[in-house]
Amino acid sequence: MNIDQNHISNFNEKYQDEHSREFDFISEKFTKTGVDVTGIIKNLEGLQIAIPSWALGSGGTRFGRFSIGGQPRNLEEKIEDIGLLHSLCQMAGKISLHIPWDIPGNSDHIKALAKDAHLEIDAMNSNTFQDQSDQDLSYKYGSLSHTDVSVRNQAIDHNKTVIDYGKELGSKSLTVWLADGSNHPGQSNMSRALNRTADSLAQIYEYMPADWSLFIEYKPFEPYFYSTVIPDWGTSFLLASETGDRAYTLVDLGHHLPNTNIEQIVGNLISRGKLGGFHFNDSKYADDDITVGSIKPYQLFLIFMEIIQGMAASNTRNPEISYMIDASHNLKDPLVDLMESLEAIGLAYIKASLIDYDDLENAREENDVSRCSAILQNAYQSDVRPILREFRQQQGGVFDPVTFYRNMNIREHLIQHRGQNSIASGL
Ligand code: PSV
Ligand code: MN
Repeated sequence: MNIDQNHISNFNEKYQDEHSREFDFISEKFTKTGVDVTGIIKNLEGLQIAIPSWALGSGGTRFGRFSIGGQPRNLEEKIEDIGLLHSLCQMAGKISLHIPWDIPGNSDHIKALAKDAHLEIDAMNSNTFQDQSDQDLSYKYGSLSHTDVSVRNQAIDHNKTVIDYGKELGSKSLTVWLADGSNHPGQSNMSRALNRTADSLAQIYEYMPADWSLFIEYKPFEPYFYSTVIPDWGTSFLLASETGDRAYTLVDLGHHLPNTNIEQIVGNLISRGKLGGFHFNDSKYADDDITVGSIKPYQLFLIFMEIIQGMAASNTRNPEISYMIDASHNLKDPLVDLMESLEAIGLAYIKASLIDYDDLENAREENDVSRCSAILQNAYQSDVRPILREFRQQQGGVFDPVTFYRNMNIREHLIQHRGQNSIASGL
């Protein structure tokens, strides 16, 4: 659904006076202390978060799925939804495809649609965690790590096919999330499974074009509950290091055991130039896939602190990080959930940008622990929403995307157009 720019201007106009007062207040406050607020707004332009093609429908659990009307029925409509999201929020300028959920029938057509919607094609995602109806061999006992070389070859070939689709679309990376693992102690020779995986990844890497990157995702449990072949960042880092210079670790926020210090993992990976990708979501217990920033916004802020600090280091070898939202929208309207997630990411990024890193480093050197905390709190406790609104407005977006979306009855419009019972492909 295309939004007329006049609707956006009329909507924004209502908020303009109040916004100007709020923005001037925070902008003056931080400018006085030497913060480059204009620079932060400029940097937000580069913070583009990929939306996965599977995030536009309602998600579910193994117990069921509650539907929402107006779900996109094909890749074209998914691009339309992400284009809408991007035009309102100005932070969702990328789409990430999952194969085979979203096979681009005609790549030129898909590329043209994405371009019209101002979207880049981000990482391609392979899927060897489900059996497809046209598949010869089953992944029940694994894919890239399988004991049988024919199953491994089938999984490797699938990844090569995904790379081929990505090449046609102009993507530059492949994300491999390997679900392989075991449910019972003794079921798997874990070190052999790891070796077989390294060998499979090497073949996939070899097939990738020279300007592509490989992102290796990890997860401690689920769908297998005793062991997974790539359970943690250490194993991913090890595989990425062995596979090659353009192989990196991908951190998904939900893929950690409770209380893991994720920001430390992020900082350490960046220091070694090995943080390639990032999947945002939030969780209370495990891979809950709920709205970004809804449970642990402080953790998100600390993660951005590590990213900004690490990427600014003069000796950084880390490439630009590829960001994606990987959540499941089980109860809320997916588009609203994504707007809230983008808001949380933007706010955490701005707050982390307000930190005076020189001052923080001095306080650390002097072991002035309470000053370190005070510097963080000064940034974290500030209401930076006016800065994010200012960014959106400058880019042609909307002050308050969720209210605009509701006022314009966009979901109702989508239901009218696509029907109450349309189903989006994905999990
Ligand atoms: C697995 O839990 C995961 O995080 C991977 O990134 C998959 O591609 C995605 O979720 C599937 O929903
Ligand atoms: Mn993920």
